[in-house]
Amino acid sequence: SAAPSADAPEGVQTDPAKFLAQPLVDTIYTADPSAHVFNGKIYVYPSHDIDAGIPDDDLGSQYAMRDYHVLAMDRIGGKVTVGPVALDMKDVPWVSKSMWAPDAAYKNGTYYLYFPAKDKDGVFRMGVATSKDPMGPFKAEPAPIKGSFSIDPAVFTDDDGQSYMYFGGIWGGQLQNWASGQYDAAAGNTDLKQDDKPALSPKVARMGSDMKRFAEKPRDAVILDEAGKPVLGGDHDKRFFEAAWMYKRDGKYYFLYSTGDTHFVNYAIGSSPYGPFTYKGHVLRPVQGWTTHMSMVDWDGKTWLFFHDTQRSGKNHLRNVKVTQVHFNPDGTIQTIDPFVH
Ligand code: FUB
Repeated sequence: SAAPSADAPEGVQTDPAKFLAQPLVDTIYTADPSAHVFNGKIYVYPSHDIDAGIPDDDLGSQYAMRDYHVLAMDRIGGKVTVGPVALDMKDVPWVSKSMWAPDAAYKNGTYYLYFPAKDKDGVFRMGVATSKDPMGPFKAEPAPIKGSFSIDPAVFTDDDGQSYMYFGGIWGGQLQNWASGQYDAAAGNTDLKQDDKPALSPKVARMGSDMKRFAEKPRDAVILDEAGKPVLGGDHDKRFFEAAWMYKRDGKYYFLYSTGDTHFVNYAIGSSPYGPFTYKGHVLRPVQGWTTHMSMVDWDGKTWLFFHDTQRSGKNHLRNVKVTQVHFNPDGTIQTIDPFVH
């Protein structure tokens, strides 16, 4: 395991005391933490970062991950167990590369691992794998979820037992390539370059009762600005980039997401799992490292934000997950978290 940022480039913060929270594990690099409480324990489903020697680019080619490990803990602040390989790319016949941000769900005695990866044509799809154990190993379905595309699945189960998948990511996540409903390579590698038009929306689809398919064509989960208008493509501080997450509190649906190139975690609130969601503000200010990605979960009467930064390595593609408490205002808005101590 690396000492904190032993190999950090110049100008990167290395003093642990300057970070609000500390890495949860130091034996592997982890990112994109999706936290869940199953059977009274906390399980985190992260990406497993590796150094594949690929230089940084706008497509995120440096994020060349190949497998997943699950983290488990009995309590926040307690010992964190790093599970064995939960799913390996070599055991998923349709995958060529890029095992990106996963999520998990539970239904009727089965745990479901959802993961985005590039298929043999280099197009991102969403896979699903199952296990009787939340730590895995998971067995993947032989084909991706029909009608799935882009990245960063987050599966939320509502109080009535109905589950929904939120997903999508622009730039390397390819959401712009699906604007017409069909994959269009000509849409380019970033966004639609239509700054005065509504931004690309994240997607939401109701899951079938078997949790392995979409029960409907994915819909737009529209994010509105404070004036009730769709957030515009040019509004990089507010528009959706990637890292969808859904959290429900007091009957309100909190949609969390990353703004990518402006590095915020934002939230928007709606009254239905389908949205629309009205922008409310930042949950997390920019962390160290290019990407930011989170999940929010209740545990022991408190709410927690799992997130990542690059404290241990100082490198964008070698991240470490962390957790910190979230505080709400009486009106249900979230107090913005600064990842650095001042
Ligand atoms: O980990 C690879 C990608 O980086 C994720 O899918 C994005 O959310 C970003 O964190």
